[in-house]
Amino acid sequence: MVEPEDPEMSTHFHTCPLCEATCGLAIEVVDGPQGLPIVNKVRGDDEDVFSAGYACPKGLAINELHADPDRLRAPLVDGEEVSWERAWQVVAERLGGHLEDRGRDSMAMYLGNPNIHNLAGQLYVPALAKALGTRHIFTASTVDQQPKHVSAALMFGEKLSIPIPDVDRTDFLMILGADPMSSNGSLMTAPDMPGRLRALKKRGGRLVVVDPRTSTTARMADLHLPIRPGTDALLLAAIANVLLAEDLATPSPHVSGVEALPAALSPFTPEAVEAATRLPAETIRGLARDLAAAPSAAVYGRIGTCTVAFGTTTSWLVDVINVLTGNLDRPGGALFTTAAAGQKNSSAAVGARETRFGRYHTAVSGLPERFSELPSAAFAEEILDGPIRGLITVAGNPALSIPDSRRVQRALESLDVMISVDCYLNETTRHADVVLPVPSVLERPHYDLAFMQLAIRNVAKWSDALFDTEQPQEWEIHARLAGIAQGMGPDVDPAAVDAFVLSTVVQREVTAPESIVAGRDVDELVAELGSVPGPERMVDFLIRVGPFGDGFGARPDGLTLERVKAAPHGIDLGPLEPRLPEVLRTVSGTVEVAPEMLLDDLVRLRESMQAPTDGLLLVGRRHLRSNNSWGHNLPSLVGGSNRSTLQIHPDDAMSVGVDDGSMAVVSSDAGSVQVEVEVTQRISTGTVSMPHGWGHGQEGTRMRIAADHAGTNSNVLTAPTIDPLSGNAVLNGIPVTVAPA
Ligand SMILES: Nc1nc2c(c(=O)[nH]1)N[C@H]1C(S)=C(S)[C@@H](COP(=O)(O)OP(=O)(O)OC[C@H]3O[C@@H](n4cnc5c(=O)[nH]c(N)nc54)[C@H](O)[C@@H]3O)O[C@H]1N2
Ligand SMILES: Nc1nc2c(c(=O)[nH]1)N[C@H]1C(S)=C(S)[C@@H](COP(=O)(O)OP(=O)(O)OC[C@H]3O[C@@H](n4cnc5c(=O)[nH]c(N)nc54)[C@H](O)[C@@H]3O)O[C@H]1N2
Ligand code: SF4
Ligand SMILES: [Mo]
Repeated sequence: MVEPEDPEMSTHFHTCPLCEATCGLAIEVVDGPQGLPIVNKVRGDDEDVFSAGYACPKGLAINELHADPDRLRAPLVDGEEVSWERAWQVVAERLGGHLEDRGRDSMAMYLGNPNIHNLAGQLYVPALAKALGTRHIFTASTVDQQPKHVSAALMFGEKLSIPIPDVDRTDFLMILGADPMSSNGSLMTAPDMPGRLRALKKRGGRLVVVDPRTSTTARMADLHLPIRPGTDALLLAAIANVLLAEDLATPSPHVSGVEALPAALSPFTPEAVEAATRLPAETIRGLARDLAAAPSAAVYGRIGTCTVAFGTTTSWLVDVINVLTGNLDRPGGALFTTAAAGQKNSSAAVGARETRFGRYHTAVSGLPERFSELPSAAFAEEILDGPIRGLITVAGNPALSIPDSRRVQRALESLDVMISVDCYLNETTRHADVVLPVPSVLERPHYDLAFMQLAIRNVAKWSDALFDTEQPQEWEIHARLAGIAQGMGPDVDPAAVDAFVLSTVVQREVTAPESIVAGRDVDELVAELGSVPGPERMVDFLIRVGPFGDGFGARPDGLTLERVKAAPHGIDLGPLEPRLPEVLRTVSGTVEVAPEMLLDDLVRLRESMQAPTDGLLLVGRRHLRSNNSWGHNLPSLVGGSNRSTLQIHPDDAMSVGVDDGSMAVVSSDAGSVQVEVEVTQRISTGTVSMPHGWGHGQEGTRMRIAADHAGTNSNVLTAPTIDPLSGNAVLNGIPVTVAPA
């Protein structure tokens, strides 16, 4: 807080945790009734070292979220508000009883996206999962970016070693299957993507966007390629093919396996992929030559390249092109971030290792584990036809967010016990025996442990909680749940669990030979961190042993949390620097550009060129004023015209007989829905689009604004099909038919 001239007003600086962009917000606070502070105004923080005043409508609505009368403030047991004491008793009885009767592997966890935006999720949910002791861990990663983790682990030895496009310095940015003008970027933390893309164009840089829709980002592009959904792997393979065949490749250093690529990619000429991608061979060839000729270039792919049948292969080929054009790890290309805290690829405690998959499998379809989780596409069948009888959800809404919603609904209804940690009574949590509410985003401190590892600059930024709360902090809820799962009963002390988690983290670090605190005494370091339990001292530890940290005295000028806190607008640690080979954790010590698992998949990719190309394919989209399934209860975000529409090209609308504004029936193998039609030129023929996260107003929910803007749930149409390499759900390129309702 800073003390302003008006004694009744102060400004609090808080990083917005709602998307990956990490914008700084300046929140004006005044004295309200009974002298309690209330928010007067929210704006972008002009002095934020990273966002420099930018904020989108969601961030500006952060106080609406805090003040939302529907946001849960008391625990619910069987839908009724109860005291915390009562809630913990019921959790101990039902969860404890269930574990005793049915065993640990009858339980599952579903962990949703906000866990990544939240210190409790980052630091305490792993301990909860461990305490529960089940292998049935499902997360939003397998409806999102799991393919990128698999390709990164195979190429660089660590799933979070993801090359980040150097947006601010590149001469040439090629974006596939992402709309950062709407989403503000993902696996690319870059506040104010609109401003950064405008700056790219202003300095004469080139923007190429590959998207079957003329998205807001595509509208800005110098070249927009309206690709047929699901075929980006073919486009990228053809670009790589041209680079190799025309001798344009200038591979980055520290790379192995390049010699395997020419033969492997030889079938994928621009001419061969033309029919499947619906992109002219000459355009593809020209693009490859331009990428090779650009002084610097970065290729970047997101949702539309991950949530498809070739998600992993596409994610890999993105980085193959970054390697072949010499742009991996060089300024203006795609580089690895150096985060101040918690990054595995800059930790001495993490050495070279082989990536192993499939240590265990789902019971029903035999799908392999990846990074200790199972595909969310298998969630419903593992409950309905498999061993799962109990569930804990944390910050997740699988009822709307994962494929085959009708089946997910039946699965949730059939459980013996369900506990949810969430802030709303929504489509998922309405099925829970107990809902444990969490403090609001303004009632907790914040540090972006995950997204600072994926940022286009190295930045460190801490936000204190703005408001006090009587409710337990989310980390305390996880700690207590963990204790109960370990049989310690309803009165277990969260601080004891916290002390255990902290000492484990410290222990691991001091035993790593190359750590800056190698060989130091655990108790002594813990004592230096202070006695207040919670995520704060854990973040302090991670900063201090991190690449910019003070190493507990070893680097006296280095960072501590105290120093980070003293800079409420953040600390800019500079642009991304080349990190090869130090960043690598592969056994070979090189970038493995031709992993066997990916070369093998080229057979399947080749076969896909023969698939029929007629019919309509459904894709998703995002809107600036939406946030997956849970931004719809805030009045300022749902105003205006209906956004849950089916976008369709005028020619397709004519041929299936639907009009703008009318209702249509959309059907797929998984189900059918009714949805309002939006006829628009901004989508190519053969493609239709619906956003996900809608379908509110269900019985037993308590989100009154969302119920008035219910929309249509697009995941009724998605079947539980997966990208076999990562287990990620296929959510884009779904064959559908459209007819008048
Ligand atoms: N068809 C289709 N489906 C998709 C996608 C798509 O593009 N198309 N996108 C996918 C992607 S990328 C993602 S990430 C997933 C998201 O899928 P999920 O993570 O399952 O769902 P969200 O809508 O993000 O719901 C977040 C839940 O967390 C709660 N919540 C919010 N903040 C907090 C908090 O601080 N603590 C706790 N405990 N709870 C909180 C909300 O009330 C809500 O219940 O959806 C996926 N589904
Ligand atoms: N406003 C807002 N911001 C968000 C979110 C939100 O819900 N709302 N969600 C957050 C989350 S969890 C995530 S993961 C990120 C996602 O961030 P982005 O990946 O930028 O997500 P989208 O905006 O959905 O953009 C995906 C684009 O892919 C296109 N597409 C679909 N299929 C294909 C295909 O087969 N090939 C190609 N080339 N393109 C295709 C779609 O038309 C769409 O324009 O956004 C985050 N930011
Ligand atoms: S772009 Fe919007 S939602 Fe994302 S961090 Fe910035 S203000 Fe928050
Ligand atoms: Mo996501």
